[in-house]
Amino acid sequence: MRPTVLVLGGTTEATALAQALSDGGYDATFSYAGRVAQPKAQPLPTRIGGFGGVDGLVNYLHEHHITHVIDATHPFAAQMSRNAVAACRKADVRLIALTRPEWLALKGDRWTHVPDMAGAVGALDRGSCRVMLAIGKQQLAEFAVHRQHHYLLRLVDEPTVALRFDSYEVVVAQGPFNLTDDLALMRAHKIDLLVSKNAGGTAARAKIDAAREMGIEVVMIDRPKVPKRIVVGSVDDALRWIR
Ligand code: 3Y8
Ligand code: NAP
Repeated sequence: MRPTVLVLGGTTEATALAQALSDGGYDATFSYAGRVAQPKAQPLPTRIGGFGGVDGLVNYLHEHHITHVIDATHPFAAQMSRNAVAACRKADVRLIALTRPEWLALKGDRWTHVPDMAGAVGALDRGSCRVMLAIGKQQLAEFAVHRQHHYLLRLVDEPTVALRFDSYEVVVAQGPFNLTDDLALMRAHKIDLLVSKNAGGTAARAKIDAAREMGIEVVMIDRPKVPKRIVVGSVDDALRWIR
């Protein structure tokens, strides 16, 4: 039976997978959560928005006769990954995750590992710094308790709600990012502390390499736990799995 594929997207790897599925003539649909105003257009039919929890996803899988789900979401999209494991088990649909290895500290890196966003907020309990927050908009508010810092906020869209920081500047940019631009940005803003998720992959790595070159500390947020599932690290492995 011809496979019918659902891709849970929102990362650089998901975009590469969509192109390969389209080139291969697969019957596949691409799914975004609808987090940003203009997500990247994909070469596959695309749906935008939540499914409505596990049961919503089970219904979607049945209604669209999905035979294979590829969870190519970001390592920090833990809720989506948990729901995909539960829904695919309930609907007896095959599931794999396409993800990328986490970044490892290299010589010269000054990383302070924290387990989660609350840990990152705790790590900012120190004298005033010029902090770059490259963690998106969803959890920014938690950092406003530390009013002593100046913040450089990199967001995909202009903030729609007032930000409760005393001293901050917003840069609106959609990755992938490169070292030259991130070095220039961080030097221009005299950044002396960076907060980052351990996203892995290439598209968000530039700020980490820039921090090493500048010799500044990085508060590195470790990945959330996600349930056990088959994981592949490349688009080719994902296509082999479908075949
Ligand atoms: C909506 C839609 C591509 C895909 C680009 C990747 C790389 C660039 C770097 C920094 C870090 C951050 C953030 C980031 C990166 C890629 C990839 C990645 C980080 C888009 C996209 C969607 C999202 C969601 C968005 C979050 C936010 C996180 C900004 C698309 C552009 C901080 C994570 O404003 C918001 O609500 C933004 C929400 C979730 C984190 C958060 O919690 O706020 N990504 N990002 C997806 C959907 O609707 O389903 O693909 O165009 C995708 C990408 N964002 O190659 O073109 O593969 O990781 N995205 C992080 O990783 O740290 C910015 O500034 O250095
Ligand atoms: P999340 O917290 O794990 O998911 C929360 C809810 O959003 C899910 O339960 C689901 O809603 C919906 N959702 C998430 N991803 C979806 C998708 N691809 N298609 C349809 N619905 C989706 O997710 P998140 O951290 O907000 O990330 C949202 C999207 O942004 C993901 O696609 C992810 O790949 C991308 N992204 C996230 C980050 C990050 O730092 N978190 C970074 C880069 C890209 P229902 O329960 O209603 O189904």
